Amino acid sequence: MTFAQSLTRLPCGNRVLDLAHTHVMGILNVTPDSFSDGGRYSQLDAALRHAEVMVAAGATLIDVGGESTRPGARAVSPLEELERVAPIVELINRELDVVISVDTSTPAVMRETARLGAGLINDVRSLQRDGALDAAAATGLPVCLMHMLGEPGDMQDNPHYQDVTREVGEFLAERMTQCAAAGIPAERIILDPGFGFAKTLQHNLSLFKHMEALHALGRPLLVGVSRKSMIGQALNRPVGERLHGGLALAALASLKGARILRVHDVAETVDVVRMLAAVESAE
Ligand code: PT1
Repeated sequence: MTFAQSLTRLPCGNRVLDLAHTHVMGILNVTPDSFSDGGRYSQLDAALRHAEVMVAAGATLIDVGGESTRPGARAVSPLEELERVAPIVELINRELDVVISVDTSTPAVMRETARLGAGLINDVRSLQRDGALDAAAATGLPVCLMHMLGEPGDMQDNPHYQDVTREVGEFLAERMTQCAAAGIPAERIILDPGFGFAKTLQHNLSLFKHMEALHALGRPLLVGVSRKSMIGQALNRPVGERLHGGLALAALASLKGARILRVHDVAETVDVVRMLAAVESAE
């Protein structure tokens, strides 16, 4: 291993990510669909097959989420969330070679999924729930801290900033300080600007444009914009027609130094990342 690699390798439980290059994180939602209740086994089986397809397409992380955090989404109970997420984490860990990220704010879900093979805690609430800092610290896993104000249910009610990029940076710096105090060192932290969380279209675009400023915090950046309303609003597209806008943002985020891209469309995004790498490695 070279010196540069030793600076960018991030241990994620039983696997390691080399953050010298951009990784694609595939989104796996395990929120129940009340219209197609095919029973527990077939849901689990369908989730595993979806994860398998994303890994075959080049995803090096799978983000498993049991709580919707879209604008206006309602909260779920910790037990309900654990019952959705734990079986799929266990199954993916057994069947696939991939880092399992768990999209959760719930301390019990952090502790239990870490035991079952999760490699990364992805918390849109930046470990602000009671007990979350201690739970995340106890797992020893890396943590993705994301910027959001309020809760998904009310975050889009008139968000306001003087300077969105500066305020997002200040928020993330403060959460890193809280993490350090709880025993989560900076080396274990990934940062996320939180596109679509408590931000207007103009906030999202400005934050995206000035994303490089967040490199001053010294940690790898994760970006999640796949199919989000910022694309819909900028291009006037419904959710099913946001792929090309999302790929443009994926390329731009990667050029701006983002190290993990959280996406639905893994194969397409992997092509974007590989194409950029091919040009980057030319003479
Ligand atoms: C994200 C993210 C996430 N996004 C991380 N985790 C979601 N680390 C869930 C819309 O405006 O960006 N980073 N987990 C999904 N959340 C949203 C938010 C989905 C906004 C859609 C919108 O359409």
